[in-house]
Amino acid sequence: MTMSPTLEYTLNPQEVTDLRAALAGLRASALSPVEPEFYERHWDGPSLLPGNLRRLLDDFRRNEPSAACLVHGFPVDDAVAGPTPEHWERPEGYGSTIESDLYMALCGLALGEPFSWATLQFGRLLQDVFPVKGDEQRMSGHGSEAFLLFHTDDAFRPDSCDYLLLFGIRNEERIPTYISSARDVSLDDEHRRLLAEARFHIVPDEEHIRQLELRAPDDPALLRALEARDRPRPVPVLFGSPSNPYIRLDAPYMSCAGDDPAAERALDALHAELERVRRPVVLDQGTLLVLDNHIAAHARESFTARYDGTDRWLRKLIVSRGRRRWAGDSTRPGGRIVL
Ligand SMILES: O=C(O)CCC(=O)C(=O)O
Repeated sequence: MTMSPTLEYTLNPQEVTDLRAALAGLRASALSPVEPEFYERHWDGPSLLPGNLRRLLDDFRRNEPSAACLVHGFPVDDAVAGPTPEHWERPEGYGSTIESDLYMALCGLALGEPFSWATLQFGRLLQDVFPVKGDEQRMSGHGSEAFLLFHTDDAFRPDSCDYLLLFGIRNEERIPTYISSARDVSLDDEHRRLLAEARFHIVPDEEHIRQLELRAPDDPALLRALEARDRPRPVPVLFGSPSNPYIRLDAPYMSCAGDDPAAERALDALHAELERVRRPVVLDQGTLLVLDNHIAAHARESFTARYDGTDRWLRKLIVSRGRRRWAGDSTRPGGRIVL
């Protein structure tokens, strides 16, 4: 069976020069893409992106030719980025990543509507992925020693993102992300049928609960996440066309809805296939990875963090194809910070 391709593009030097010039005004503005208001004001910002890049993202969204899309060659000034922070709270602010945040925000707008969860990193639209001391064994973007198992982002939510953007600020040791496409897995008909039935529970990953439990225990977003943990509804893992399915899973946070050995075997077969078809992608400095969150499952290699300012550091943005998916469900009417 041939594996589906990954769309790939490298910006040429002229495109980089033009892009930097086109973004000068946005860079100087007081409105940061970390804030939801940025996307209301600059919804037409994708017109500033190079035409080739816009077409690539359009193709990726409209035609679904692959599970992932890689764009190389965005400029990152290591000195401006500064040391990898110790914690996502970042009391020093986000000025050091404004340039890459702008690239991500415009690419995100080209794909749909960027949003965030009220439960994570204070609902900031652009978030950090780097190792945090004490979190080494956690199944989250802040773990390191533990291999981060295959998942689609926020699979416990029916309104999970359509696209996940990850941007390499720093990755000196070239620690890979792994991508497995639902279109590449080979399963027998019985396993496919079982996986397409609502026989599985997926609960929130612990970050959705831990961050607010520590900082805002009365937040309504926390209560909602606790309900999703304590009263999960059974969901299918595969959906859409049986021959070309979409996927929803979170290996460390899922189980069968009851005692269901047949469904368990089907899930084991799927996990084995995800391992078999996985492909490593290294998010080098200046590389953007866009994942179709309903076609790609992703994982991350384990590594040893140094906590000396040189650790791997990614920025992350999630995008919905349209705001109707979460309209009325946000912290403010029409807002982008979803409860
Ligand atoms: O660090 C990575 O490569 C992946 C991070 C990840 O899985 C996530 O943020 O959901």
